[in-house]
Amino acid sequence: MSIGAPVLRRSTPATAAPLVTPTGAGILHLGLGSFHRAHQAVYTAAALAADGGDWGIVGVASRSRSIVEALHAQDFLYSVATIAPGSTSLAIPGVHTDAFVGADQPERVIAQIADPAIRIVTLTVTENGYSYSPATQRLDLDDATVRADLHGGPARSTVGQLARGLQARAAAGGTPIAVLSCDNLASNGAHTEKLVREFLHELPGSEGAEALAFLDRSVSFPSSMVDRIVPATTTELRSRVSALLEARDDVPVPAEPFTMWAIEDRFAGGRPAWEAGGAVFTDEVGRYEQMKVRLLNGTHSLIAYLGALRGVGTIPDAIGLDAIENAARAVLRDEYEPSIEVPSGVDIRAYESELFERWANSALGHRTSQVGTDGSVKLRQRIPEPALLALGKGAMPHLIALTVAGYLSCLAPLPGFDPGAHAAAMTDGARERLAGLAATARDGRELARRVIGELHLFGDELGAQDAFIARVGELIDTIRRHGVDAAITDAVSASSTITKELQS
Ligand code: CS2
Repeated sequence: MSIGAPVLRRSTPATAAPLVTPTGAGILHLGLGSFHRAHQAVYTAAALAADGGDWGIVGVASRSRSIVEALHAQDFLYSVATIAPGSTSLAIPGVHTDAFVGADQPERVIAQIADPAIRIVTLTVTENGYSYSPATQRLDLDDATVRADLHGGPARSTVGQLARGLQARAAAGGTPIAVLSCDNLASNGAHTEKLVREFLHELPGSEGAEALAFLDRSVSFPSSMVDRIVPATTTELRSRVSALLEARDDVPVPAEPFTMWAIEDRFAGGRPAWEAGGAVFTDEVGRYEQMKVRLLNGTHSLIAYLGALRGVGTIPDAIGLDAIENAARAVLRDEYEPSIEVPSGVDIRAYESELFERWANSALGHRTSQVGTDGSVKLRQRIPEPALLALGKGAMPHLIALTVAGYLSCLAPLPGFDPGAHAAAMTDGARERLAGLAATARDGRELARRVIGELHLFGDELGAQDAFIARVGELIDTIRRHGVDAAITDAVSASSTITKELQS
């Protein structure tokens, strides 16, 4: 599509379906990235189409000006391109009524949370956005932004914004509201509430008291499990979508056909009819979260790190390699599945075989470097509990140990080991610190001891598991000396031996 083509607007003739028109905004969303736009926005469009109402969304991008400028230029419209092997279909949610950059207008975030017209604040700020310490799971009081937020001035951390916004809302009359986390964190609602309360308790004197009483009375923090694979947008997708629309869409989002949302039905200020888009309201969100965060996300991390170490750029190419597929099947069957309680009505065999189909969707081109990014916070959610459960039963979780060994080999390579370009493209807040530890480590065992045992990157409890730490170290050394395939063979065969022993 040429640069001169008209920009996507509400008047664009070729929009895929009649657009919904919210009558007002009842939702403030923090984190205007691709995932939110391909997930919650699509469910909200279905809810508005079925039920109408003032559940439009004001989107807050934490820093990105380009997405906000593009949405303003496009009447807040963009396309979601559902990409299946051999077909692409477009939908335009059309549910956003405004968008702004939180870092540029921090006071506006607080004012919007306080506005009684807003009845739900939703969050997709990634595992990284909750300012908690991975070791303790508590609010990270060493974090400079959190410290500044506690001292006053417009809050800039998500937890600070929520706490300050709810404080302002309490002072302005305390209309009920729900805060809904849509990030891949275990018990994400309870976790968010705990961090907000910790922030309010840290305020000097009784400054947080009114807000804490408001939380007790009129604020709910439902948990939710979100699922849809959403790769990064590419220039190629922009041109393809623009050609299909005959209008320029600068911010389309690619997504897989599969989508799932399980939500706890506790909305203090009401909610849209998200079930119209297929959302499941259930008391078993905890089970859905565990199933998803371990089976999908945990295995995804394994595929990403092993794939990157094999020099492979995408998840479908990685899962297409027999060795990696074997490792993925083994971690699912032997280490993640025994750690979960399957939600009622879910056929776990069908769920798992669908996972393999989803990972193999080559048309999506999901990058190993994207899934491998931010492992320090993602793995904290994905691996410690299942690893501890296995260790508690006397079984070594070899494939979880391999996941960690793969992560450390990618992010903190020992001197002389080159993990390749895909590993180099992974970003991680802990990269520098880990690289420093690796630079002077004699071998994998020492690196694993420093990261897991001393830094407690995966929490205090796993930090005390010497046998696990030693196994991670051994596998790092195998990757370095004999390559990633040798480490996979070692871990998979050790795992099947244990499984047989446990069964006999
Ligand atoms: C992935 C997730 O990047 C990652 O770590 O595991 O983003 C995954 O694609 C989504 O959670 C799928 O719902």
